Amino acid sequence: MISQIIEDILLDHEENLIIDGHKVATVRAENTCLHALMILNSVGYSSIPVLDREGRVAGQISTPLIFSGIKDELQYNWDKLAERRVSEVMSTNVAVLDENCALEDILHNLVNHSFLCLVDSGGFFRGIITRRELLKRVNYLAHEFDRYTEMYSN
Ligand code: 4BW
Repeated sequence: MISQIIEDILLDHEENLIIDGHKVATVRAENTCLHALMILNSVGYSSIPVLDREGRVAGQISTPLIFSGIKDELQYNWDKLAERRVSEVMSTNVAVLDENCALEDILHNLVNHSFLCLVDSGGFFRGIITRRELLKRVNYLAHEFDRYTEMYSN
């Protein structure tokens, strides 16, 4: 259980904690690995969410996963980049939470995942919460905690 003061400080910010889905770099499960590699290279993130045709979270993809997926026993088969689909090489180890989930779930999951995918009640992708956004707030909390406790005690 998280103390109410801590929860208020972490959540009460002008900036949205969730990065809206429209601003998140994603690829589709049916895209080729070549396409995913080009997206990853152009956005600069090490891993990004994979969505299915309906816009639900299917997994996550990274350059190492793509390279592992096109490797034969001893060498890389570069022709496979244009043949293999993202769905064949992606990882399904991605944290997916309801967009109205509790702060406690967000904190727990960000320990092991650098970003969390948020979905609506229909399971459709709405955006991500990143470790960076949450850590910015933890940093603020560490510096402003005394001021808040004074306010709460008055
Ligand atoms: O292009 C970048 N812009 C900015 N502003 N920060 C970046 C960029 N690339 C990396 N960073 C920084 C961030 O602090 O390096 C951290 C690790 O990036 P990552 O994991 O290994 O690519 C970033 O930390 P973060 O903001 O907490 O993001 C955590 C992870 O969430 C990223 C990436 O996998 C994913 N991510 C973040 N923003 C994204 C995104 N994926 C797709 N689209 C976005 N807009």
